[in-house]
Formats: sequence, structure tokens, C-alpha cells
Amino acid sequence: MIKAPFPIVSRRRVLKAAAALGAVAALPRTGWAEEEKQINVYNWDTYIGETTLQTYTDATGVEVQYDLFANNEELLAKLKEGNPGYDVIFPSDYMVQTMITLGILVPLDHAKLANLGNIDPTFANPGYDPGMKHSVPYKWGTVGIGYRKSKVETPDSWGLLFDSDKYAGRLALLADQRIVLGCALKYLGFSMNSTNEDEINKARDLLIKQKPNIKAFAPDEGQNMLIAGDVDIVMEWNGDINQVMAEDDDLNYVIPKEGTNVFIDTMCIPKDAPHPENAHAFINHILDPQVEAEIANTIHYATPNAEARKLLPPEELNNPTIYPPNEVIAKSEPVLDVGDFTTVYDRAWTEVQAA
Ligand code: N2P
Repeated sequence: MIKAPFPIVSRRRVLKAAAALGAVAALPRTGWAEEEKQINVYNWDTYIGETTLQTYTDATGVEVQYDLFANNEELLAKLKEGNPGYDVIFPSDYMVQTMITLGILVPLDHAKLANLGNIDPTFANPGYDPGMKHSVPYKWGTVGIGYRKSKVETPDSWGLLFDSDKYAGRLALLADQRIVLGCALKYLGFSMNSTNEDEINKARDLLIKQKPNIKAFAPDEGQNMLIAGDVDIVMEWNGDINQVMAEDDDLNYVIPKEGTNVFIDTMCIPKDAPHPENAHAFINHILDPQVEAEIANTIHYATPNAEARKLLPPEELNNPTIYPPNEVIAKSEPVLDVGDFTTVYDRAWTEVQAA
């Protein structure tokens, strides 16, 4: 029996926390001289260190309610009609821009982020949020193919997942519309950020044709299906596969020759956050080099924190599945906010799901 990659908050505990959140959100938010000792954090699964939440609580006395989302669209849906009570959220690059446009994020008070200078200058002025006004870079990475070496030939193309019955019933894709459609677009030779409806329909048709061979669209948990033996090949985030590779040396991760998505995930404070002081302190805590190095070394995603990087072991920094070589980055793309054209991606994804 292989144990979970690391003992992080269980889904059951998260559900309880989510139930408690309703009550928290209903508390009066004004008239307090000092914020209550509470913070509500909404993050991706398997995306925090083993000690991060405890060291924050130890340093501040603030208790953390921790809740999980599986993709950016789920995060947006949760906040679009009003903040149910979250203080810190972790949207990706393009979603930061969408949320700024929709007025969902508050400007950060950089005076309360003493550790912000630890961010590598390369990451300090991103196109989705120049000057880090509303977001602080958290981790960056890629999406690729995780696979069981004893069962699968070394994959070199997205075609093995999108355009082949070789592993029928033994493959899973991510439940993530821009990433799956985006990599299908790249496989077809188009941009991940195409705004040509015909191209998106071609990507949709490819996925619909492949659907009988797909075991699941896994909500940010394909690595669990892989390590459990439910599938032999998955589309997944690099760190998630690295986490299970540490448990099972028959697993591996590759980036297809067509290139992939390179993402930057961030920390933001949503409008009407009940505890903005605690939220700034939480973000500043994660920017601490020791704290950030423990997270990066646990979840195996690349860190944009230059000071934390100095504390990481060489096997982490020299691992090309975590810090990919320039030629991989050069043929890859970030997801961009395509504005109103997003509805075309929404429609194509709904059609894939319904087929
Ligand atoms: C963690 C997934 C984080 C990367 N499970 C997605 N941007």
C-alpha cells in the first residue's frame, strides 16, 4: 500500500472547514479594534508545505481554515457573485487578470509585505499584473504527461493522450478547460490562446473523438489515479507528478515535443475579505525564505522566491521536470485572459463534457 505523497489537509477536514466557513462569513466584519484570530485560505490541492499553516499560527496566533479548489474557473465561480468569506486565494496568471477586470481583487499593501523583495525581479513585473499590485507570485510550473514506465512507451507527443487508442481506458486528462483545450490546440499546431473559433472547434472535436478512450477528467488528482494503478498515463501538473514519483520509482513525467503551458500561480486578497491584516501577514509569512523553501521542497514546484531558492538542495534546483530548460519554455505558452472570447472556450468545454 503506497501512502499519500504527504500528510496534508484531508478532503474530509476541508469539508468541515468549508461548513464552518459559512458561519465565519456571517460574523460582523466591522467595529473590531483588532481582527479576530482567524483566516480563511482557498488554495489548490497538494500545494502547501507540511508545516506552513502551523508555523503561521504559531507566529501569529491566527487559526487557518483551509479550503481547496480544482481549477481557476471553480475559484472564479465561487467569488464572482460575492466573496463567501475568503481572505487569501491562489489564482493563476490569466485568472488574476480576469479577476482584476471584474473588480474581485483588492490592491495589496506592499508596506505590509516586508518580504516582497525576496521575489526574483524576473517575476516582479508580470504582464497579467504589472508591479504585483494585486498578486504575489507563489509557484510556477508546467503541465505534462505523467506515466507508468513499465506500462507505457516514453511519450513524446500530446497525441498519445488526445489522438490515440493505444491506452484506451487507461488514461486521464485534467478537469481544466483552458489547459486541456489549450494543449489540444498546441497538438494541432495552433496557439494555446487561439481566438479563432474554427481552431477551438477542431480542438473540441479531437477531444470528443477521444472521449471513449478517456477514463476520467480528474479534478487536480490524476496523480492519485496514477499511483493507485487506476490509469497508466495522465495529463497532470509537474509538481503533482513529482510528489508521487518520490513514492513510486516506476512513475515519470515528460513534456511533449509540441510544448506546453507554463503557469505562474499567485496569492491574492479578494474584495470583502473579512481579515485583510491576517491575509497580508499570511502572504508575508509564505514569502519568508525558510517557509517558502520548505513548501517548494515538499510540493516540488518551482519557486519565484530568489532567497528561498538559495536554501533548496541541488537535486531540486537541477531537476529539469521542476526547473525546465530554456528550450522547453521557448516552445511553451502561458494561458492568457482572452476577454469576452472566453465564452467560446466555455462553450467548447461544455460540449466536450456533454458528448
Ligand atoms: C496543485 C496544482 C497547482 C498547479 N495540485 C496548477 N496551476
